[in-house]
Amino acid sequence: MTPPGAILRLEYLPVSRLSQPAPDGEPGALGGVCFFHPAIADDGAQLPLLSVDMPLLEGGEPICEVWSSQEALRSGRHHGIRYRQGETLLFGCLTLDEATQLHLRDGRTPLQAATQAAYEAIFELLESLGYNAILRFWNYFPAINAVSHHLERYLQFNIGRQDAFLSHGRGVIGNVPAACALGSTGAALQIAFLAVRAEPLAIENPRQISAYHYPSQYGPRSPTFSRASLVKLHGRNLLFISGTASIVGHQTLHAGDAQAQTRESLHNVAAVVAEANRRAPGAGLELRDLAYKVYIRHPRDLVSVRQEMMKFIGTPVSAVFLQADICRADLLLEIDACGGHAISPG
Ligand code: 3EB
Repeated sequence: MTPPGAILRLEYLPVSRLSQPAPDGEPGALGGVCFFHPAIADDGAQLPLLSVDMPLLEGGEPICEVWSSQEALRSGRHHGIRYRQGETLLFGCLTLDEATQLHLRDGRTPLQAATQAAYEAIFELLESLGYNAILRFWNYFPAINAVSHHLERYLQFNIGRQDAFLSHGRGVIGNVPAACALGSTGAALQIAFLAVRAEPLAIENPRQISAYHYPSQYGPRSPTFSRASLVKLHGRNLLFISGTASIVGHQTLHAGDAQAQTRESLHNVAAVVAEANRRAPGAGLELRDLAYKVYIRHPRDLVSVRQEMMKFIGTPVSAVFLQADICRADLLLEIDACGGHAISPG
């Protein structure tokens, strides 16, 4: 499954082309995220593969985003987390049922408590294994825009996430990981993460207020993520851009216009890439070399979003299009991007 030679490689594979993971001690797949609708059970798998219930907009077979490495790898488990690690990199994932958090009497909502428990378990694992930094979190949970317990669920998630950072003595501004948070069609909170034994740089977007400084109109606690993580491994600059939307300053622009939101989001991605190149002179990161994952709220917007992307970036673009709810009700799409590592066409 893995062409040799790269510290980190990203591949998009149809489920039928997933191979068995290599034995411990060999290079190969670290893990990844598969997008199905409806999702399949994934807990028995050897490899830490998260099975997320999220429809692919272009049809076809369910697809897996698989990270692999030339490092000698081994697998493990910690609480509900499945992970696979090498000397430098660790990929992990977990699925947590909110219902198991019911009957709390401490004022926390089930989603808030599940989020906090998940992040605390992840931090515990990474501290015990000596992976000081997290490059990227992928967060998926159902009904992200729904209100329960008098609070939108994305805002409940933000409280639980921030409390976990604080309880582990981690800062919640400045040097925080890149992330995305999307509404799935599934039933549980699902988190995947990529951690590293290195010192990544957190990158911000000059066009946007840092998310951790969003004003309180967006919720009682600011979201804890940076606009991108940049890390140099084996002489290569790897860039992990957070979910990027049509937000300038802290405000959503172009409500109701998917085409304009796509352009604005891509201007933001371009600004983050420029900032990364400024912080790492010689990195030479370019929009056309990145791998994109595009989350679109309404399937009817697929054609215009894809067209705008091609226009902005040029062709061919490596992009996967998924149907998901975005964390603000007025956002119609969000764009993930990463690059600098090896990318195999799916
Ligand atoms: C935004 O820029 C859009 O809460 O982890 C983007 C990336 C967004 C990550 C997160 C949220 C998150 O605020 C939403």
